[in-house]
Amino acid sequence: MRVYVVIPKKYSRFIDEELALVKTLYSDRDIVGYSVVKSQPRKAYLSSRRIEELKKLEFDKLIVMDRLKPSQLVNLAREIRRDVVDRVLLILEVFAAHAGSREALLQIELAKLKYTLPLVKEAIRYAKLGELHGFLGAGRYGYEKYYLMLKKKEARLRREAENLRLIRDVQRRARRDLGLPHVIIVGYTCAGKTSLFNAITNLSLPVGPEPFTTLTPKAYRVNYRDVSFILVDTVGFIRDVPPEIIEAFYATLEEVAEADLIINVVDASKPIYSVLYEIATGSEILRKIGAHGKPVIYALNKIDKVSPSTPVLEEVVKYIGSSDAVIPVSCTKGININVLLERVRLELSKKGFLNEENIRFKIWSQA
Ligand SMILES: Nc1nc2c(ncn2[C@@H]2O[C@H](COP(=O)(O)OP(=O)(O)OP(=O)(O)O)[C@@H](O)[C@H]2O)c(=O)[nH]1
Ligand SMILES: [Mg+2]
Repeated sequence: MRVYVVIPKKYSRFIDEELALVKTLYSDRDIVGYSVVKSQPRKAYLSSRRIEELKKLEFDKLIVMDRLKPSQLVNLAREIRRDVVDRVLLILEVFAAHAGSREALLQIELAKLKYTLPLVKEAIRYAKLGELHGFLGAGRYGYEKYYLMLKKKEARLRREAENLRLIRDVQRRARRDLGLPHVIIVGYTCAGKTSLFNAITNLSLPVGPEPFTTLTPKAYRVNYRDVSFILVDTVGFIRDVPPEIIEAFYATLEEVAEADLIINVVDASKPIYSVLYEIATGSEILRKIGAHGKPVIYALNKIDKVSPSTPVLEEVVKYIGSSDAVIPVSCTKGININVLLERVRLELSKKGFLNEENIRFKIWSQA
C-alpha cells in the first residue's frame, strides 16, 4: 500500500511528529511523498490545482493530516479516485493497531464507528450515482446495507463495552478500598511515561519510539520509604485529539480524575516551544477529563539528550511560575528518579498519606 501524505500548514513546525504518526502504520518505503498545504474550507479540502497534481502521482491512499468534514472527505475521494483517510481516521487506525486489551479495542471500534457513520451516510448520496467504489471498505455490501450493518455493530459493541467498564469499575474500587493514594503518570505520547513507570517499579512494560505504545492503563503498587502508593501508567496525549477520541477513549482515563497526585512527563529534548505547548495543552486535557486542581509534578524527561546550555528548565519554571514541582530526569539513565520520588513522598505526606499517619488514622477511626 503506497500512501501520500498531505500536511496542513498549521502543523509545519511539527512535520516530523505528524510523519511519525503515519510511520506507525506505514514504512518509509510505503510513503511516496508528502506536501504541506494551506488549509482552507474548500469543497474537496484541496485546491483543484493540487488535486490535478496528485492525480498524476502513483499511490493508493491519500492521508490528510487534518480533520475533514464528511462531505470534504467524500468529495476528495471522488476527485482523486483513491482512498482518503484524515487525521482522525489515521489516529484511530494507529490506536486499533496498538490496542492491548479487548476494552481498548472496543473503545476504538466505537469511536471509529461514530466517526465513519456520517461518512457512510454522505457516501450513500454519491454511491447512488455510482461514483464511489469501495470507499471505506463498503465495496462488497453497497452503502445502505453497510450503514445498517454498522449501526447494528455499534449497538453490540456498546453493550460489550459497558460490561467491561463495570468489571473495571469493580477492580478500581477494590484498589481504592486498599486506602492507598493514586499517583498517575500522564503526558504526551513518547514522552517516556512507561519508561518512568518501569524505572520506579522495576517492571519492564513495553516502551518504544513510536506513538501510542501504551493504550491500556497499568497500575502497580509502589513502596518508597514510608509511603505506599498505586502508580498508574496511561495513554499518551496527542496534539489536537479529536473530541470523539477524548470522549470514547480517554474515558479509560477515569483514573486520572480520581488521582491524588499527577506526574506530567514532558520530553524536554524537544524544542522549547514544543515543551511549553505540551505543558499548556496537557493542562487543558487534564481539565477536560476532570483533573483540574490536583497537585502536579512536572518530570522534564530525557535530560540526557539536552545540552546544558539549553534553558529548558528555566523556561518551564518561568512558565509554571514555581520551581518546586519541576524536576529534570532521565528515565532510561536513571537520573533524578529519587529526587522525583522524594517529591512524590512530600506531596503525599501533605495529604496525610505517610504510612504512619495512615495507621494512626485507622486506629483513631476505630475508637
Ligand atoms: N534518551 C532518552 N530516551 C528516553 C528516556 N525516557 C524514554 N526514552 C525513550 O523515549 C521513547 C518513548 O518512551 P516510552 O516510555 O515508550 O514513552 P510513553 O510516554 O510511554 O509513550 P506512549 O506509551 O507511546 O504514549 C522510547 O524509545 C524510550 O526509550 C530518557 O530519559 N532518555
Ligand atoms: Mg507508554
